[in-house]
Amino acid sequence: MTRITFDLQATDGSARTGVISTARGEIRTPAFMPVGTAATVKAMLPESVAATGADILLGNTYHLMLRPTAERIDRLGGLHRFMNWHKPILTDSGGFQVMSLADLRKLTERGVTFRSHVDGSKHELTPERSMEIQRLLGSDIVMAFDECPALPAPRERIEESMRLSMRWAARSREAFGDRPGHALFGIQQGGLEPDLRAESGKALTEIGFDGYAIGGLAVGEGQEAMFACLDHAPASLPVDRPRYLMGVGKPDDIVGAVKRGVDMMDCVLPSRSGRTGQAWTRRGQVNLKNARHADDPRPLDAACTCPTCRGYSRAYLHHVFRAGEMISGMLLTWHNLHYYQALMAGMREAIAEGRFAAFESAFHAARAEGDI
Ligand code: PRF
Ligand code: ZN
Repeated sequence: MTRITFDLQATDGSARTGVISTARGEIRTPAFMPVGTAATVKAMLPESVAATGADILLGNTYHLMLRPTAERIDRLGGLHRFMNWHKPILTDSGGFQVMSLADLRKLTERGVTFRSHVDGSKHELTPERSMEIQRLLGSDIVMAFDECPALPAPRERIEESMRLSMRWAARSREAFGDRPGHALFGIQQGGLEPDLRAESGKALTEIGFDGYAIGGLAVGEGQEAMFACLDHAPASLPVDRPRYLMGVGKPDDIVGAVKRGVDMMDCVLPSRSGRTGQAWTRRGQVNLKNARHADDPRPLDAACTCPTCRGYSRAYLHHVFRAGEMISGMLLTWHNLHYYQALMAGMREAIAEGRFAAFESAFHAARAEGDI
């Protein structure tokens, strides 16, 4: 089986566009990965997710190890077959989700023990166990096992945590071994401290990974601080490998991250907010709950080519949301994922044509106009 490769095709300032090739298909970058935490992108059939333009999904070690368990998914032929998604899947390694979701967490050099948020059962995750779970799932892009404090945090806490994550990164690399056709990404930590980010980037580069994530951001620091960090954090990562900013973000976060050299991102926002009546359009956020939509025959965005905007009025979207109908979450999630993918496609094209700055100005101008 072939190695996963990254072909960097064009750059425009710090922004980059390229293609990651895997055994399960190509990932066009900058790429947005919809989140399929529990082996489903909520409210969407996998073929619908693909129709929005997604090349890759994100899955979660933490959720799947608890339910239905990695061993069961393995017996059923792996995560791709289990959920009927046959393009690439990247899985997060679990540490970050344990720290934000699990009960009674205990962190040691070895790993983390915790109780399940589902049924209270006791579990342990270590770098070795995380690599095993991601192998059982059949993940195409495996993430190293890491840990990160919420910000703000004292520098000593960030420093200790980053160094622990780097020791875990070396153990992840060792436990992952050599698996042709599967990639292992390291995760940079170090909070907002330039020297700690550089130390982390250097440690990861010395271990050697197929790609490099920027972790520990979008954890409470705000957009300005995140962008300031992204102005320096990628500099210590190899230029010829994909860079993945974890858990980001809103459309303007994404544009700012791509501008600073990020190639991949994931976020629950388009899918989660779709289920709460929120839509994202080129003119900003729209709340379909609002009574102003009740008699509005116009689509969410007349310029959008998604099935929601081609077939349904704002009045209908308002009605089905208010009535608690399941189609509400389906239609808004589809539109939101379509909008996110169209945004990525627009950036890829702009970078390839050397007009990212103009793209960025137009993006902000449309949002400044506000909703119709
Ligand atoms: N590490 C891991 N997953 C993550 C993060 C991280 O730092 C973040 C931070 N935004 C989101 N998801 N493993
Ligand atoms: Zn639409």
